[in-house]
Amino acid sequence: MISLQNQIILITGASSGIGTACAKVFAGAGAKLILAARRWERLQQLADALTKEFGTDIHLIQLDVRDRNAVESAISNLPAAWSNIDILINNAGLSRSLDKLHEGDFQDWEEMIDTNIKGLLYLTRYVVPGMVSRGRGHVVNLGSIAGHQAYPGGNVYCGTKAAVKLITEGLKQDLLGTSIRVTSVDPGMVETEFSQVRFHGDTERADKVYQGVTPLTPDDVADVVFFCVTRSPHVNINEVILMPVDQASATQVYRRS
Ligand code: NDP
Ligand code: 8X3
Repeated sequence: MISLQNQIILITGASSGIGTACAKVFAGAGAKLILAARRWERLQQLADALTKEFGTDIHLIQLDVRDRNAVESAISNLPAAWSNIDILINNAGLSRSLDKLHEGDFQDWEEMIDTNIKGLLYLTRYVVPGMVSRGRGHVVNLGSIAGHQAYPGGNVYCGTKAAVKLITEGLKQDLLGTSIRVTSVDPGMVETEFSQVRFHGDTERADKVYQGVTPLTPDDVADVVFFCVTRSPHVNINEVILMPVDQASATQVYRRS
């Protein structure tokens, strides 16, 4: 197992759910964190809590990953002490609605495609060259069971996560011959703000997604990400699928009530 002490880890979507849980687990392991998201206050609160609990060194970036110029500027203007990123966690992402494809909302589609695919590509494009020139690095992409199996109404979201799966595989191939590692962590149902975002703030509908089920927690996913990034340097965990015991596939969920 390798140490994360003083490693610089950039996490997108650190203001909630899996991104926040990753920040906590890495802070506990002594890493230095670059935390990015749009909600600045959330980032500040998280940074305050982590600094207080672990004394973590943290650099915050208010960033919309859909904005290519903003991503370029954020990465190229990092202070010198923060510019040698060791690990990139491409976590920022979202789903919007469960509309049938032929009735879908164009804005929802664009938001998912621009965030889940293009945002991940922008971060990768601006961060990985530095890793290659330094001869070290690890990219972890948050995929999903939705990238392996479609489900009714999942259409475009599933398509974005299928893209993440193949982009991850492609990046692994393109980096063959370097020391850079590439991993996709693909969870099933995790209770976060994901469903609230999917249903545009309809909390009642969001809560129903997790009724009668024991879903994964963000910490469960962060544990797996931590495992992947702490293997010996010659080991690459290509892909991990994890889901709750109560879930057997994208469409098969056992509900106890
Ligand atoms: P949350 O909604 O709790 O968190 C999503 C994070 O993404 C937030 O921090 C949000 O920050 C950030 N984000 C969204 N859009 C943007 C943007 N344009 N620019 C920057 N940051 C953005 O959901 P999860 O923690 O569940 O989701 C994290 C990842 O895990 C996503 O990629 C999701 O697809 C994936 N996933 C989730 C599963 C689940 O069941 N929850 C299962 C499988 C995969 P802010 O709004 O502040 O910008
Ligand atoms: C999130 C899991 O099944 O809601 O990616 O698409 S699912």
